[in-house]
Amino acid sequence: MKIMVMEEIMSCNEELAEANRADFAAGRITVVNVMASPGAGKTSLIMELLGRLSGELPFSVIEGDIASAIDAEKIEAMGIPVIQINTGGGCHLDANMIKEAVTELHPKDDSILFIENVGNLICPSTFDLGETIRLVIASVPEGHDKPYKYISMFEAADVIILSKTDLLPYVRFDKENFVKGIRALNQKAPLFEVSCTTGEGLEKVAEWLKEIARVNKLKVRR
Ligand SMILES: Nc1nc2c(ncn2[C@@H]2O[C@H](COP(=O)(O)OP(=O)(O)OP(=O)(O)O)[C@@H](O)[C@H]2O)c(=O)[nH]1
Ligand SMILES: [Mg+2]
Repeated sequence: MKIMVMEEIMSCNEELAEANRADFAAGRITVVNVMASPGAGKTSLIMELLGRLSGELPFSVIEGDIASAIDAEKIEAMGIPVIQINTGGGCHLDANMIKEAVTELHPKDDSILFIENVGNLICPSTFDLGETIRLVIASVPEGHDKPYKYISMFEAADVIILSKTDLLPYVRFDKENFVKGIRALNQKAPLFEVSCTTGEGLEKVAEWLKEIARVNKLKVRR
């Protein structure tokens, strides 16, 4: 009985995610679902990318957290349209939450929409939101073994970011082992190394994202 209910929830989410995907394609909107564990640096990365690209492209942001509007307030202070979703205990965002948020947010055509998922390396990977890109962050202080333990998250990623690289001199983190773990699961996703403290590597991610948005617009026009 429990299994049947779960299957229904998943298939209902899939349908809604496909409807979201069609709406985003109609507006040529590139949607980046940002996933990582709590405190890995999701908001910091989004803010750094907004700072680098907001003059060039229109942006909006959906913030997902169990409680509080702390992250949305940071984005709002940058003058970027933002909606905060509080899941009230739920460990991930789902396609229906995104549908409702987008109805209120009205992201501009030809824009980029960042969705910061709830901090969690497990559940968000199984709930499609209708996104274009699944961006997964692993931060140096979490340790190099994360791809070996949280397989589905790294398997499903379209791009992987190793963040907080400024902490490498202070933390036991075997980068070779980390990369080996990632590549055993996912050979395709580009892997970027960044520090939001020093700015290292952020320009490369910004350029990559710009190119993704350009290609996505061409693709959805066809
Ligand atoms: N040293 C260092 N600290 C960082 C870096 N990026 C983020 N931080 C710090 O890490 C902490 C968490 O960063 P956030 O960006 O709020 O992380 P988050 O993943 O959005 O956190 P939640 O939304 O709570 O899950 C903050 O104190 C940041 O200043 C980095 O590149 N280097
Ligand atoms: Mg955050």
